[in-house]
Amino acid sequence: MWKKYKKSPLHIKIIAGLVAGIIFAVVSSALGISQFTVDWIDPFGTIFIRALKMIAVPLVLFSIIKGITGLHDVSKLGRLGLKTILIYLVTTVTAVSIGLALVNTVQPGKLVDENQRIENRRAYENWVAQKDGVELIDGEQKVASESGEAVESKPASGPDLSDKMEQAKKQKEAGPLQFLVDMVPGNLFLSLSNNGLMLQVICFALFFGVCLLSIEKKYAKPVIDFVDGMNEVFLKMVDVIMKAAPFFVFALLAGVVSKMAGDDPGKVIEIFKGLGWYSLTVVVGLAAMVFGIYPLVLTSLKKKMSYKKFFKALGPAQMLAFSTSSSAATLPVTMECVNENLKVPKSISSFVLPIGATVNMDGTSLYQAVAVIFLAQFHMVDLTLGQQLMIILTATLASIGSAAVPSAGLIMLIIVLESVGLNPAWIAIIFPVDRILDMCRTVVNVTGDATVSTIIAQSEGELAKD
Ligand code: DAS
Repeated sequence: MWKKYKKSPLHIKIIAGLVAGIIFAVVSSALGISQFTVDWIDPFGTIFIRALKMIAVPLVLFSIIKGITGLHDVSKLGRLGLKTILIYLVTTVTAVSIGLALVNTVQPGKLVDENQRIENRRAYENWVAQKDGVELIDGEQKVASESGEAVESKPASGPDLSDKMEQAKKQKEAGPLQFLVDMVPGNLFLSLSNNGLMLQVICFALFFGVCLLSIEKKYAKPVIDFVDGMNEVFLKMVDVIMKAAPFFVFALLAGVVSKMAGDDPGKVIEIFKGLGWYSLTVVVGLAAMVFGIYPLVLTSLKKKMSYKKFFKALGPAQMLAFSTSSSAATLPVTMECVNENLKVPKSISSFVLPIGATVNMDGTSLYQAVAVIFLAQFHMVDLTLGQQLMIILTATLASIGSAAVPSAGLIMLIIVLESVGLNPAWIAIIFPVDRILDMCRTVVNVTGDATVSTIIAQSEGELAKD
């Protein structure tokens, strides 16, 4: 058994770690020692995510600079950049549209208890009235508050998500070009120290690389050699960390499931029972992307690539995305899988992937479309076609604005809900299953990035034969 395990490919070992982590959590929960798992096992999962994030930012910096110096003419950079953004937008809008089509077909929000929905509808009407400064008491309209301030109503019970509301509020209050301002690092060392500022590192690296290509060869060469060396060192660090990935993934999943279940394994089933149809709709949509659209595109691009080879090529990155719920933490492994298994040259993957990890989140945008319509259905609110088209726009923009870290998509969901006049506090309703769905949508985010980098390599005639 052990010999067989040792010989198996990395993604199989990671899956074994993942399954073992879930089993360990269920058993420790049944034995009433879930706190032991949270205190003594879960921290190793956190160490793993931190170690990968520690590498992700400098690896992005050096690989982008190396990628640019690998280009023979800088004008290619503009063409690649334009292609990258356009194709990312196409895949994101496709994902949102699949999400909308699915949720309007399955109608998961209408498959819950009718009395619950009627009660929810009344709560929604109250919230709308409060927003307009009046309060519905037994159907009577009364002034809700002297100041007429719209009062945010949130479900009486449920987790305190005020920090997420605050983050979304800041994001919303920023001006229309704030995203452009945010791309320019005011302090490079601050940008390097914060995964959420990956876009600033990318902009700096692009600017540095272009300038490096423009200076005299005698000054550029030592810098290029240094960058090449640093890139190799950080890739070696990824290899070393990944050797222990199965154990770290075991710790991650054991921690996630233990925190959900506590000392009652049945709680996980309870959580999903209430949100079963919703979770199923999200997972079916995400599966359509990962098992349908992306492999179809890739197998048509790389004639010899079978479905099996597709998942073998991206398996380690997908399993890591599932375990860490973070595209940023997974990025170093995504880059290795795309370079070594999909044969995409580093001159392309080195900046298509970091840009993708930051702005291309197909899974997140699909999830937001499903979540908003589900919550509207759950509150007996019918959205017009115009509002649904608004969801396509704001879900696409929200996924661009989402940071590549766990639960980022939930924060952006607040903005999408508000864009169609719905109560942002409703995120508390779907919060209990968000962590598990986040794992699934991060797999789609990472797979989408890898697929797009392959499409671009193919369009540049640089996709090596298998
Ligand atoms: N977990 C995010 C990511 O890293 C996606 C999300 O929160 O939706 O891709």
